[in-house]
Amino acid sequence: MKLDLYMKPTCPFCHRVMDVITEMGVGDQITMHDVSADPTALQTLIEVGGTNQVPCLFIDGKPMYESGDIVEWLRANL
Ligand SMILES: N[C@@H](CCC(=O)N[C@@H](CS)C(=O)NCC(=O)O)C(=O)O
Repeated sequence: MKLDLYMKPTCPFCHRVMDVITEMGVGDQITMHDVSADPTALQTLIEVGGTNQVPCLFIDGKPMYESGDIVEWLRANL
């Protein structure tokens, strides 16, 4: 399974997700993309997800928005 987290370091909702990733010790399973520093990642997020909102977790290329949903998915699947 390929997991990509689109995030911004200044976003508190992203930190909520990243804190759970750290707590679970699963950071090595998820590739981080900082959309504030990577224009290509921002373009991918907008083109595939349909909006620039972060955090967004791509699960095998399928976007999941909403930090609460992402945390719930991480806890249930990793
Ligand atoms: N309800 C969303 C809120 C996410 C949110 O508001 N993210 C902000 C950054 S903190 C965002 O991406 N806003 C759009 C923008 O910055 O252009 C969640 O919990 O994930």
